[in-house]
Amino acid sequence: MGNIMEKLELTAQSMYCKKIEELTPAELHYSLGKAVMGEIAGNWEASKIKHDSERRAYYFSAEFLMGRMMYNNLYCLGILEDVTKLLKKKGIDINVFEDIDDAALGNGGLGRLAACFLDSAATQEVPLDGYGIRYKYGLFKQLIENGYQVETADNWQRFEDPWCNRVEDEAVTVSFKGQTVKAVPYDMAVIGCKTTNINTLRLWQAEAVNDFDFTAFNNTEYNNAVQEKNDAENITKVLYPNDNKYEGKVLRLKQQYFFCSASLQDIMRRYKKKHGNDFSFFAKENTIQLNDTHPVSCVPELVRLLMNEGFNFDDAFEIARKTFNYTNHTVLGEALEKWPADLMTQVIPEIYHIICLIANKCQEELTAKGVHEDTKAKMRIIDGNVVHMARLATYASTYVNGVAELHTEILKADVLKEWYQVYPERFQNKTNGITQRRWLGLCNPELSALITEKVGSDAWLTDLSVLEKLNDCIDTRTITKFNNIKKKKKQQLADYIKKMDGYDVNPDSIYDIQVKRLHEYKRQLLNAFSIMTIYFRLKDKKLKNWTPTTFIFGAKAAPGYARAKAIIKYINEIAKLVNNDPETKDLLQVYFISNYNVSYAEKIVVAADLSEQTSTAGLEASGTGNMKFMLNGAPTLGTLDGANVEIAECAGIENEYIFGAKVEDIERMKKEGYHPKALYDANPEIKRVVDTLIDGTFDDGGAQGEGSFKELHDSLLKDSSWQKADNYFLIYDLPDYVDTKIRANTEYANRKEFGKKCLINIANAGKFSSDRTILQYAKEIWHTSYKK
Ligand code: RUG
Repeated sequence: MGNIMEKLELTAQSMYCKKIEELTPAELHYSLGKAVMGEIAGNWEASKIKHDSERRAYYFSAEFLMGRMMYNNLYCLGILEDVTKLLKKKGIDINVFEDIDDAALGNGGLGRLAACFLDSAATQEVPLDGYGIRYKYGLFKQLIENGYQVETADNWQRFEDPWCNRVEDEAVTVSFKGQTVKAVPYDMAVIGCKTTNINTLRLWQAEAVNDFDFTAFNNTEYNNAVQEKNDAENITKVLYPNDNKYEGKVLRLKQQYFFCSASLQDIMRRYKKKHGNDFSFFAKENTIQLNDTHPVSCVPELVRLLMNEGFNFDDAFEIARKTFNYTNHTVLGEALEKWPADLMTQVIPEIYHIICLIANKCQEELTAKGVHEDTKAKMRIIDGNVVHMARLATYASTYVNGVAELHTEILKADVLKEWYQVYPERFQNKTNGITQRRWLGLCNPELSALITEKVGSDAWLTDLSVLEKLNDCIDTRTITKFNNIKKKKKQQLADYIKKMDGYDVNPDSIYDIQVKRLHEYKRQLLNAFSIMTIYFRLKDKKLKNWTPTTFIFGAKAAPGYARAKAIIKYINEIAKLVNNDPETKDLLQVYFISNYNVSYAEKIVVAADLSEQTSTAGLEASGTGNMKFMLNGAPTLGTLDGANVEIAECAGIENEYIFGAKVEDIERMKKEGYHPKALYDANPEIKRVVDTLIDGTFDDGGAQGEGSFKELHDSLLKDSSWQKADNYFLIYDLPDYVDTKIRANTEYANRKEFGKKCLINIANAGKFSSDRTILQYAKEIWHTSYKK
């Protein structure tokens, strides 16, 4: 420890010629980060050597949503408290690091899951390294202006990044048709908790092989002089801001192939150092997890690299197949990647050629297995001009997994049905999880202390199943303590919201919270409708004994997703109405916080009384926000979808607020016919609420958003050429949702009984640790070592 302060002092002196107390927050952040990196250097090196000597796993992901690293790293090293005290002695508040932006190299659940997995693997001593992309600009920063989302660039690197080391001498080149670029690795240490093990996240940055063309410059062709540099750097310039949406752009395909090729070359280089040209151990020593289909071009790339080493196609493919595993994260058609073959030919022709070989091999194999022609047609990896990446991933993997029990069942019964019939032994479930270090230990020290006191130790930090013991201590005193902690966290959130967004949130109200990406299937609009229903009932004096409630929303919409943006505007219009209505403003408040991100989430999940998880049953693969809320004691107000199902199973359905159609109901309605217009016509309350979109109650803003509310209204009531009316079943679910919300509100008033529900949720959240998930991957898919 003393060491860290000495190192900090030295860095401050040598980098900035300043004393510690004179550093700006950004300088302090960099210096302390570098001091920590110096401190762990020995352990990091030792871990690398150990991992080099054994079978190891790699997590290939286009997104790693790491969030703020400083607090987490100090916490995992067990020195957060001491550093806080030492800085305080110098007159520095450790909260200064809140001014440093998150590293937002991901969109939402998928990228955050990758970050939790790295944390868990490091802690559980699983030799797992991440490979991804070092975007110059991460997910955009969101401003809310006049109720609309406005996007601005996230220049996270402007603070300098102490956590990554540039490893110039391990740069490789990646070739596209007509372009070769340099891939430069940046290594981030992933620090385990209560262990000396440190894993690595290697992120690739694209750069020009030749930065500057002197001949062009001398000929006064200034743009041409830097053309190559710009073209190369563009590849890793920005994260595509889509969640659950495939975007078939050349640059995206380049990003994917860029990091896949660089990472595989890296793995091959390490392998060859050990074994020379004998590749017979390759699949025995290396296993690669594909995080969704985004990295699937590494299947043909590995085949290509092995063929360059002298293998024939069939043998190369066998090695690839033994090496890869694929995790599916979605059943939504618009998110399943389907690349146009001609685009692939244009950008990565050699890779496309190998995909053709794989596609043919697949069809031959299916024929040999006696698969019916109709089924074979449904399993074509290349169908006309379309390359189906999920099919390629499924065919070329040893194991395929979904991310919650329900989701895996849907994959087997529907999305990948034919594949499950032919290759049942490949399919597994791995229910997602979250790291309790960040999502309890770090963000809720008060609740952590209570848990430690009750279960007798802090063993839960690395084994969350220990929480079970809490089930035996849920008495009046513990409930009161819990309620007091929640109250404190609500006050802290109110202060934070005031600082970040300027709103005055009433900490004595119920906090009913929905934070996640904005998507129609997640149904923030349903939540908005429920609020309007309650608002009208309060105005009409039809709702008695309503406990004042603050509805908090946080969500980013993909910039090109017009409906999602209209929903944000609609929620903000509701906020304007209800927050200013003298008849309701003490009973009902609505706030849409801006720029919801990992750091905001750390303040939010700890303060929630109710966790809104309202997706249409069958469409949310898992969800992980639901787990963060549960762990911090907020019952779920949600549908039986994704991991909500397992949450309800673990805590008991009576301790959640479950509503709405189940998967079977949705299936039935889809088959037998669903008529939202009839439900709307028959129910004046629904009609009144839904019509606020068009009856002048709200303004969708003229020039910018003209017609966007009308378009939402139409989407609920009219079939269009490409989508059925109310495709996400909002109108069907609204009445049950409102009833359930009101029941939760009523039950909240019994502070003891409600507190008991919260504690039961915490006590039964053990399953949702990403430590459990990662150990299952290690034991059942990767077959690597782990902490015994
Ligand atoms: O939408 C899913 C979430 O349900 C899930 O919890 C998360 C992690 O598994 O992944 C999300 N997801 C899926 N994000 N993008 C996709 C499709 O590419």
